[in-house]
Amino acid sequence: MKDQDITLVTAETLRNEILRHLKLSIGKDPSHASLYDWRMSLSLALRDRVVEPWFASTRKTYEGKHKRVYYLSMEFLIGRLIEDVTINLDVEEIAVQAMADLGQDYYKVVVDEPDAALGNGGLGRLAACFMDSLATLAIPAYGYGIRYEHGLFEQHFEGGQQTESAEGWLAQRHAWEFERPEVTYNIHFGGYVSEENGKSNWNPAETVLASAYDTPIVGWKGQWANTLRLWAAKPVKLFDLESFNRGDYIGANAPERLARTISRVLYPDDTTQDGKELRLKQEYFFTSASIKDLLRRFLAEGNKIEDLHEHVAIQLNDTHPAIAGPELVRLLIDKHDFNIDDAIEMARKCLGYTNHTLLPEALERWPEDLFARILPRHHRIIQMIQDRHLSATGSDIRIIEHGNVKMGELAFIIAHSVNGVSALHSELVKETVFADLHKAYPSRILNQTNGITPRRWLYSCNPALRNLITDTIGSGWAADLERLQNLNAHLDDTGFLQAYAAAKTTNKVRLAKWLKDRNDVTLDTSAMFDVQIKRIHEYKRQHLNILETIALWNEIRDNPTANWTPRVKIFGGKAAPGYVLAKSIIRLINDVAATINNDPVTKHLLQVVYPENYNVSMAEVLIPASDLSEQISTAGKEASGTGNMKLSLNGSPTIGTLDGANVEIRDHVGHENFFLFGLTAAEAQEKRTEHGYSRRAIEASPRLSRVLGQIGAGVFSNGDHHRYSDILHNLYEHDYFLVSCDFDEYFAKQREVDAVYLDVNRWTRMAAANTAGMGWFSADRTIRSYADQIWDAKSVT
Ligand code: Z15
Repeated sequence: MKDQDITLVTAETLRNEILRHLKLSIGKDPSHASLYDWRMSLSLALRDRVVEPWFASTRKTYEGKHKRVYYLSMEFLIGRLIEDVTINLDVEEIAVQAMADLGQDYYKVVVDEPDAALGNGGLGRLAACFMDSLATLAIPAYGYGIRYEHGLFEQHFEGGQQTESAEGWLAQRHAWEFERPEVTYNIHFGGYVSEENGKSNWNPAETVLASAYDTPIVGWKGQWANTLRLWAAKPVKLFDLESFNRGDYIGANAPERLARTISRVLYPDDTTQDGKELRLKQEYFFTSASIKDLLRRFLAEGNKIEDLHEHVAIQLNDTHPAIAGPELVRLLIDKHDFNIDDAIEMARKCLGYTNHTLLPEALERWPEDLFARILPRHHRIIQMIQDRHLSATGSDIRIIEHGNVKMGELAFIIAHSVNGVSALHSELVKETVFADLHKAYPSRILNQTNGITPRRWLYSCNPALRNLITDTIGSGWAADLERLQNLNAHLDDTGFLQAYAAAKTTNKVRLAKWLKDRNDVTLDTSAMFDVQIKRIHEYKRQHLNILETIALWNEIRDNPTANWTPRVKIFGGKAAPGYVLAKSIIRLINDVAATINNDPVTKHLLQVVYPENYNVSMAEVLIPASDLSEQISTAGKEASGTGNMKLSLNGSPTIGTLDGANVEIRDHVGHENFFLFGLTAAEAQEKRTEHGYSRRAIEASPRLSRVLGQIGAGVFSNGDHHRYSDILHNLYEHDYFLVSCDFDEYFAKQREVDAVYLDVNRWTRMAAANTAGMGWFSADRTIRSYADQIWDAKSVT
């Protein structure tokens, strides 16, 4: 690929473009412009520079009749875009200069942008990383999702307890999107199915409009741009004038209210599904609009419907868009005269399904009566898909069972490919949730280990390390991350290690300043920054981490003059608003922080910080500053993890279990550069069959017994003995996640970490070896693999 002229821009031209937008798009004079005005103007000027490559990409795809990938996802957790676009267009210095010439601080403008938080966690962020890599690899692709008015809630702590408030990113104009009022589809719900001359007719009861908003996603060096198309729900009829004329002013607004509810808010549950009608409507809403849209594009290009699979690959990001199968079958039958068997076969050739979890509470099931009421025609089509599956395979696995429609089984059966997201997870998919379907379709399950975009998660968020890497191995690694292996030749070079450590210190100082400004906390930047950032969930075991923190505190107090390694324990993450035990864990962390941070005996050696409202942009500050990455989930429960990859790539060795992608990270960075502890997935499963295992483990561990005793005695809750009885009860009586069983080994491994950290050279070498070994985890590698093995899609050169 050769660089296009379009990215050639000077500070002067960019400055003039910003000024032009300030005047003509925002309607402001420079002397009266606010920070917001400057941010809008800069964003619009940058967006202009994406439009040419975007058009050129569309044109090439059309002219070359290239296959397109459609990535259907309920969530796209993209975060901020100014820095992302600037870096991808390679104009950061120019942008800094242009803003400076206008008397503005570019970085102040960058952090004024609200995060586009249209996702909960890993699944949504993965979709965003994939969009980045698809554009970088010049694979024609569309992301399809929902334009939620409110993204993930904002988290606050009140007295250490999580409270939530609505997020409002669209209260301000979203500079990056193009509204497409002409691109709309009618989406139907409810009603009944009638039969006429052997044809089924869906007579829906309700209709809403899906209206498109496009955001261009530009790849590395501006060589290609794809589209993220998000659907907003609007009323078919804006206003009920009849009601209004009757004097019913509230009734007049009813159509509007009903429709807009659908794209109003992102469901805040990570890996639990609550079976609510609105959620099912959201899923069908965006899936149906997307399928109709891709069919329209396909037919508009003069293609024959029989060739659909040659031009279209649809990937289902979890089961949330699994209704795409029956919807495509329905449209092929009703609008294109397919018979049911051909329609199913065609749908299968187009569809792939990615599984992201084995947790039973996350597997989507809809009560059949609810499902049949909202989607009566799809209900019947699913029965037909099921009948054909049963008779073709002799399997007895049903999609509809015990009054539930099981979306995992539907997705599995209607797709030609099913993939897990790490090697271990994909094996467990074969052995557990889909064991029987795997027997019926033995070549269907593949593995595609997750990846992360190195542009956002190293190049952009960690300039100190970025510059050192480029100085050491040359440029070009950001789009060819395996080149980081060339750092291995420098791991015994003292000058390199010193520079590596200096880059880490720069990032720790940056974080310390950020926390000082934000929360007025002071950090000792020579202490080890020990980081656990992710959604709060029992399986991720933040409670294991805080229990170990208390045990360490005890031991420092017992022996304050020993050679302790100073640590700052940093937590970040939100709990689903309805997840009571996760909220209890948050409160415990905050209570422990309040106690420990005020202990004059230990405060210079141990500190706990938990900044509220963890999100993508907070991750961009925390990750480069981390020394130690906590990846301590119960083995067999974390499908992959991607934060584990970001931290290791940024020179933060892992303390972790053999779970998800940890297994592969350890193999890539070297076993000697990874702090392994804990039961394996098989041992964990075995342990659960031993009666009374948790109480026995607690009784066998004086250290853990002491900690749990302190919590029960109210040491961290002003003498309140009951504040944490839910956590304690859970640990003593069930402990499904095996905190008690892994505790002692975790504590011991942490002391090993302490010892290595005191040896600065050894630690830095380990950190640098992590960076050097992580190239394989680029999402570019992941996307190439999906393109080859699942989509049969090619890069356009
Ligand atoms: C989610 O973020 C993940 C799985 C889910 O089933 C849902 Cl609903 C949300 C996460 C996994 O927990 C994590 O291990 C994985 O890395 C991520 O998806 C991306 O695959």
